[in-house]
Amino acid sequence: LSISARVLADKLPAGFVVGAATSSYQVEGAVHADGRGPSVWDTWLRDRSVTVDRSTADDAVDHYRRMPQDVALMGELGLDAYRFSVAWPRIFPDGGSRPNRRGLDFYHRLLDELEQHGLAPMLTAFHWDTPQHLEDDGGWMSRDTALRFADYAAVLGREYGERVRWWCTINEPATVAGNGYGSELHAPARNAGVGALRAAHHLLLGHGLSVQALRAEGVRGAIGMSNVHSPAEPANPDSVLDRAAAEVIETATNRLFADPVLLGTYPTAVHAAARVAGLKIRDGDLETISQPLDFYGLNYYMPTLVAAGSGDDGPLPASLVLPSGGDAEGGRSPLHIVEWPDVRRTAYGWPVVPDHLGVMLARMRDRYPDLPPVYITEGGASFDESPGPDPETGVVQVHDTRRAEYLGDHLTAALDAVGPGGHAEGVDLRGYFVWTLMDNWEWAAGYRQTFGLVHVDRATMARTPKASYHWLRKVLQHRRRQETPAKSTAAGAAT
Ligand code: PNW
Repeated sequence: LSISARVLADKLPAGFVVGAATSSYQVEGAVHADGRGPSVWDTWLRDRSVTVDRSTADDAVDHYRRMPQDVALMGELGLDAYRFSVAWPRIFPDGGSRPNRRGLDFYHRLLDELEQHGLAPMLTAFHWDTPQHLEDDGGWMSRDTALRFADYAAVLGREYGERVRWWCTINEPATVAGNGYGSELHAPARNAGVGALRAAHHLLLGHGLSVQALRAEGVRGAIGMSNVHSPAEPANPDSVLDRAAAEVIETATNRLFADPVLLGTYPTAVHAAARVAGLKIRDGDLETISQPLDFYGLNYYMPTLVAAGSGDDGPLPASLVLPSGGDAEGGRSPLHIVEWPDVRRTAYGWPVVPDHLGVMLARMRDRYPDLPPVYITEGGASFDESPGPDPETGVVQVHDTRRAEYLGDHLTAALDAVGPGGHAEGVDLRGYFVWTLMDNWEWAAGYRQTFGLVHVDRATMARTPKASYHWLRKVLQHRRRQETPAKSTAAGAAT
């Protein structure tokens, strides 16, 4: 490993939160249990050909039933926190206005378990599983969904307001708008092209309204949201056109979603695109969207390298909803994504570039003068891997050294960047959540892309901690010893 557990433990500032993240639809399964209604994903997956392995998430990894065991695994690992999402269709299964008690109770049981294991909860209200009944009324293309989302958030606030340490309203509006409404990569596969900007605006509005709703409920915890940021870089920094192309991507992905939240403005190009999309941005909307936040959640996986001209590297990522990309005349785009040279890749083919996490943090600090405290609410990697016996012990394990390295390198890059003399000094970075606790259902990639610290055998649903889990456990153990010197002497004497 490029960094030892001890060295990394030394780097972790006091109070820095290390956690793991999941989302309801990717882990829970039990899609009919306790009165849950269908989400847009359940509907879309009835046509099984949409996922690469033709899977559905009907069982996912059976977290709904195995939740106590999964929480115990996190306790064993020594994590500080757990980021999970509430399945909206468990709380509002149909068009009715009364929440489903049995759905609400599941998350109370989860919060009980977390409390028992000393894990602080971060609750995400929406991680992509829109109730089907809302989609039938227009889904996120409709402004009304933002209001319904705020009503739902108010119910969560009333119910769990005393118990949740951090509230994350929405996870990655960019992905929902781009993949779900701008293309057919994700449910509900509306493929509205630039029309997806309507969904983007309503998601952001839903965020702002839900912040107001949570505050009105007087919830105790900190309130924020999570945006995915993939910093765009020009393939050739000396080329004016490549630099312009990178700007376009930076604007269409990161700024489109961060500017309204953190500055209360859209990038100027968005206003023209809104007219094309038939979106009316009402007076006061941007004020609502830019409610002051207690923290900002960043999901960082990789940077994006961009070049002008139509390349042979395949289509643009569908998350580009501005008229820049799309299918220009002749089906060719005036810019394209280029492979990041000379780096390792994950099983998805994503480039592993830890330093760009620091670059991104510096960019955030420079663009957003009022940037609140930051948590990396997701970071991680999928690799092709399978369990095998350890050559020395014979114990069956997944030797995911690459994942431990990915996490160690990214944590190091982030902490060095925000530390004294670092290039992102001044960013108040408070924590990092590993995506993800255990192998799970990775959306359109089905069960083929595994990001977990814990391996899940889908035939038996058995959980086996991977080498990365044991490595992270060691990091957290070292940290604990440093924080409690008296205890460490006692432990040292005992062993
Ligand atoms: C996230 N990018 O999506 C999601 O929040 C998770 O549900 C998902 O399982 C995880 O990443 C892994 O795919 C992403 O543009 C969306 O870099 C966009 C990007 C990365 C991840």
